[in-house]
Amino acid sequence: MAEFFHGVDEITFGGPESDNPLQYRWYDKDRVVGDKTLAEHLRLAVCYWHSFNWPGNDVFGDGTFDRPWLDPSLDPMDAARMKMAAAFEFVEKLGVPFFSFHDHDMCPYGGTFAEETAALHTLTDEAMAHMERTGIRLLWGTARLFHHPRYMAGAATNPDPEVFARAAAQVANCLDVTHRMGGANYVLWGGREGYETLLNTDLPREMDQFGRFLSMVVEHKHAIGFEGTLLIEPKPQEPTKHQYDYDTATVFGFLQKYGLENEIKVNIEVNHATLSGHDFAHEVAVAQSLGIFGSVDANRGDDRLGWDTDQFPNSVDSLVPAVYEIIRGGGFDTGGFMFDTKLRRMSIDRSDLFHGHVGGIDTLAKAFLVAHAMHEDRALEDLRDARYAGWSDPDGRAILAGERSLDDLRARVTADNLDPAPVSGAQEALETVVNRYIERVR
Ligand code: XLS
Ligand code: NI
Ligand code: NI
Repeated sequence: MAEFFHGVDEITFGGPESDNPLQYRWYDKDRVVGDKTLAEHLRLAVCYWHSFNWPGNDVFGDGTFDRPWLDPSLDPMDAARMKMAAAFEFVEKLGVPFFSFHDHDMCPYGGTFAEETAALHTLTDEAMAHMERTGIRLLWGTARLFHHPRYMAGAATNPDPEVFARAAAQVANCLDVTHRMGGANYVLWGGREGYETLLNTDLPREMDQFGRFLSMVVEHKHAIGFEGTLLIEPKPQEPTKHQYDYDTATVFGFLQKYGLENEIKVNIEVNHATLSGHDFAHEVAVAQSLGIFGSVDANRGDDRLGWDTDQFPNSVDSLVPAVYEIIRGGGFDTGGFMFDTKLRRMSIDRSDLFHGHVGGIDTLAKAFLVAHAMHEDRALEDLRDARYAGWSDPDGRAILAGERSLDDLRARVTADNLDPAPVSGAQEALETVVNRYIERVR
């Protein structure tokens, strides 16, 4: 296809003083920060679905976007190729290293399952040619197990085992092509794995189905030799009223129950974290502490809307605490920041897709620089360490080592009349430290 985003050239780095909205002010991809470049730290990815496969429709109206490949009168494979060319043109001009996709973002529906499988492999070959030509890599693949009407009552948690089988076949295919493309991860977002009402739902049975499904995914991963990470993406609700993968802690309990906690990690989406009533930073910290932090879907919600608005990140202040937790935990391994973001329905110019991503990437890059500087300087760590210092003393260590009972501690408190004085948590002082870093970092 001819150049689609013809008004926009490659996005370059202009520095913080640049007034050009289509230049990076903070994302200098080759800038070395600590032991790696910014590109290596952030591992940015663009998503195929919201950016190229969504016409801009909502429940009240049709698509508003200029996405010629979504014209239903086109031959589906020609349309898929047009879409693919536009997607790679966009990612290449944006200058980020990764993309992510669902099987049916790339591959049209139609024909028998065998025909869909063949089409998926054909388009995979063509995607791999684009990847080879541009150097763009795959952060993760995933199967669309929620779109087709057959999945209306769930995929793995469907009451009908034939729907389960169809979903299993789809995931086997999608894992295979993700593996062929050298994907760094494979994601399972719960889709419609949840329920609308308990009046018609056998909850424990559905959980067992889901557990078995995930075990089969793990078995297939090992059978084909896929070395990427399997990730579950928690979300509390939408599309179902109650999603089984509610949040990170819920997912961990589920993984433990089915013996999968060493096989599957989490892909934390910012807007899903806030929908579940948590801060993004909380979800990251919980995942780190449980050893299941994997990757991030970077976006943001709206404080007053109770659904997944998938807006582009635009607030350094709100991202710093979470990015700080990611850095404290050692950063990404196979994961990255994937832009699971969509334009507002009125943003209909081709350049709007660049504005959304450039602004979002700069927001993340600045948040990273701030958090990294705070971490290097131990701006928060010294106070935190001091708060917990007593736990390194012999008495503190003995408690945690299981060498003290309630009775022992009662005896000690009685003998010494222990009555420790409260110590300030200094929250306001620390918040000011963070703000100073945000102001000063360059
Ligand atoms: C939906 C999810 C979805 C996953 C991929 O809310 O965020 O986009 O990331 O299936
Ligand atoms: Ni997501
Ligand atoms: Ni989402």
